[in-house]
Amino acid sequence: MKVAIIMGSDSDLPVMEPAVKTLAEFGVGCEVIVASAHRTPDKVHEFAATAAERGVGAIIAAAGAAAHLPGVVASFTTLPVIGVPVNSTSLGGLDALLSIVQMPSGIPVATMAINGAKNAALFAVQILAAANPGLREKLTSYRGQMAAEVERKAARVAAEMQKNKQ
Ligand code: RP5
Repeated sequence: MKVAIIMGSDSDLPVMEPAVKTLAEFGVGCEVIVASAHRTPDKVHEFAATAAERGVGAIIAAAGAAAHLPGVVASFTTLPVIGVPVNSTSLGGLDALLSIVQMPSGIPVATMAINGAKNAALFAVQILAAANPGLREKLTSYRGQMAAEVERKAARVAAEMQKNKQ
């Protein structure tokens, strides 16, 4: 199973690159496309309606401004859709966040933080991992590394505080 990343414009790519990188780190295949709910609605329809047939297990949909893309994608597929609000206007991404998070009952979109591309990829991996023990192990190891890193930082701060006392 792979993950599909759809974004409303090529201008969203810099924000979404961490998602592509994170999926690669977990060895999860991904397809990346640009299609807009407003400018190329037919392409969005085609992409979403055929995603399951292409072996996609989860879709990450990123958009800024009046960000209807994740919700529209979700309306054309029963695959889980993860929305990433992109900060691309003078409203700082709040416009996109509110557009994506307030889905009507019946068509859910799992909404990430503004520009939360990395968590979107991790969440997609978690969805695929439900039926993939190998991916579950990778997630456990990833969390272990994160915890070890926090402990390294805590030790560094503690040593710094100790030095300041002397
Ligand atoms: C949204 O409008 C896109 O997702 C992008 O975040 C924003 C601006 O798009 P461009 O004008 O840069 O193409 O649809």
